[in-house]
Amino acid sequence: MYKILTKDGRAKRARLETVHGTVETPVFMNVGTAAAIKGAVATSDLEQIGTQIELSNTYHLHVRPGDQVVKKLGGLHRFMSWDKPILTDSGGFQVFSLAGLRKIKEEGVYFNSHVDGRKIFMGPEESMQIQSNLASTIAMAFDECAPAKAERDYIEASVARTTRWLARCKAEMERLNGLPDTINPHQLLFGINQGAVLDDVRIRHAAEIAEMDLDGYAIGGLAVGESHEEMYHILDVTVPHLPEEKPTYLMGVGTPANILEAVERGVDFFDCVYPSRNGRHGHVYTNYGKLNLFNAKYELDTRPIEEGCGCPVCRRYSRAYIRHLLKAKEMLGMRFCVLHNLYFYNTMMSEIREAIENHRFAEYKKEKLERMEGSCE
Ligand code: PRF
Ligand code: ZN
Repeated sequence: MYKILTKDGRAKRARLETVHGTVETPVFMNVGTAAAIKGAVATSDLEQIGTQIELSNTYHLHVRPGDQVVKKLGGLHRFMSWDKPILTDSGGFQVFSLAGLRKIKEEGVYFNSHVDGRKIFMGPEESMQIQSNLASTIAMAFDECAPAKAERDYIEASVARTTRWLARCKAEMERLNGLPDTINPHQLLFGINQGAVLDDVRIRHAAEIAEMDLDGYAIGGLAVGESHEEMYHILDVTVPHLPEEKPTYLMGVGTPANILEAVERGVDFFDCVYPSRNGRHGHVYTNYGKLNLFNAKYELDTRPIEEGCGCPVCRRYSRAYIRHLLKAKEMLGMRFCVLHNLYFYNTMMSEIREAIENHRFAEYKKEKLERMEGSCE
């Protein structure tokens, strides 16, 4: 059940109730592609930093350890020891970005595993079956994320196929949810809007999938090389054609500034590798911009990453110590930076929720961006 609690302009403050508990939106989903948050962050850590929902990947878990293995172990929740909601991406995007040689056909995609090169086929039915075995809370439809630079003809044909795939995903998910040995028979299905940066294709596709009565709607195919302005423009034209009374998810986005701009345009679910990827490189977010803790100027700096930050790292450790750990290539240095960054993102989302509740989102956004000088990525 999804319920809008408050609106402030187009920004939505909503709540999604699932069999694995409640998600308060706008929300950031912490990325644990292969059932692990990169940077040695455990699910027990996620609880400490205000995380509501975790994201994993169909493609990676199918390749290793195998979705049948995860099913035998009771599903992804039990496997990772995480009882809150989990969203699984469908494999569509990862197949296109990771796998080697691939062939796209009406039935699905033939490709080679990035782990051992073995031949794999994945189509809408296979993706739903794998996600059902993983037993995530929310499954994503199997889509094609066409390259941003593709020709109009290619994009139109690809989007039409993605719509046909979506109908097959829905039918297969309904069948799987009705089987007696399905671990999560209440698995939700989100559809994915595509269409690159072509307004008319985006709008037509949004209207088509809006009619299919899915549990939520994602916007894919953005943050793949187009400019920020193009991305915001596509959100401006597309979001109004997706059902407002359903969750809206912008896939793989983004910087704090991208998230603020998208919330303003009605998006309420996000995921991104930036906080963990940046953390692994010693780049940490603060309200005054990003710091590179490798910098020599932190050698004797006894302050925490950010004064006043309530994260488990800032409450105890100094910039000088974390810099030393990073320079000495101690895993702990990366881990500390990732923990702080995830806390920063999750805390920003809770500030966003509060701002919308108080009908001061526009002011909050302006203040936050000014303070960060738009320099965060
Ligand atoms: N499709 C899927 N997953 C995704 C994307 C997409 O287009 C993107 C694009 N930013 C990120 N993750 N299935
Ligand atoms: Zn901190």
